[in-house]
Amino acid sequence: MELKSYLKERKELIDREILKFLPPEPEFGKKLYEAVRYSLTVGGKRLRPILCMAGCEIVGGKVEDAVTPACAIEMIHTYSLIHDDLPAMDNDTLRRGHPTTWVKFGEAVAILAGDALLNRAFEVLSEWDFDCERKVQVISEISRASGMLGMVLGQQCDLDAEGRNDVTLEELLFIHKHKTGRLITASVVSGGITGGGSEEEVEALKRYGDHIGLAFQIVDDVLDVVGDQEKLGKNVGSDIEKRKVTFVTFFGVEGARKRAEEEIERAVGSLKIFPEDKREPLEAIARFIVEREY
Ligand code: GRG
Repeated sequence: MELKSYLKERKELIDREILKFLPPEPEFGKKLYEAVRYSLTVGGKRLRPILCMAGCEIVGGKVEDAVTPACAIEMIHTYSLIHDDLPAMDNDTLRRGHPTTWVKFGEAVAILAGDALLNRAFEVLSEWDFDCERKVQVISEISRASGMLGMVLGQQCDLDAEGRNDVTLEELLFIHKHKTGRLITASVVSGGITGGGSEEEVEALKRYGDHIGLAFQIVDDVLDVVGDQEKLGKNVGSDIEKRKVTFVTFFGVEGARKRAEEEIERAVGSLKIFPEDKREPLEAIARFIVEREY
């Protein structure tokens, strides 16, 4: 399997499908619609939806079945980026190679666009014409991962840690797990549930997700130090500027990379219960996470 063309083809599928989940443009309040559309179409790797579709396929499900949860997850991810970029949070001006939503549309519209995307994701999931039991399980998985015991909690802890030099490795791991890891894990797990995976299979996908989620955030810390702003499409050096303790603070660039590679090996190890010929996409995505430059 050629990873580059696989990722490109899957990303294009999501780029096409995600806009179909938007409601018709309203007669009034068009700015909200424009801001949502802008945020969903300016780019992004679509890693989480790709994980969701691959999670569905590895347990024997059909990729088409996973398109709805995949797009809903990307909506939630996009909302989190819009809000994270706001002046009250990270105050970032560049995202996915373009002005952040608040820079382009103003702060109030950006807040509303984030709110709209979060709610739309759950509208789309609740209206999904699919097996009811699995659907409820998927909604529960995604809402727990993004809510007050998941990503939102991680974001609070991240804000609390800013400017402090007494952050322990344990606290940093907690932040990473919640802020970034939970939604990544929920992506692959909800794919597995959609595809009808057994308890053992879904548990293996959870372990895989937890390891790649941590590796993803470690690499994010590294790229903030050594990454290329052009390739990344976002401001680099912001962790140092905001005096954030990261994996690079604890282990240096090389040490952090090594730790990320170890997590990837563990992730790949978690897939051993699946037949060899089905593991390739998730193995390749795991390796992409640690090798990525954007
Ligand atoms: C505001 C509730 C709330 C949460 C924000 C996701 C997040 C929590 C903050 C984003 C800040 C950040 C840079 C985190 C590092 C990991 C991360 C989520 C990076 C962005 O994800 P990518 O690289 O982005 O998958 P694309 O643009 O490719 O979709």
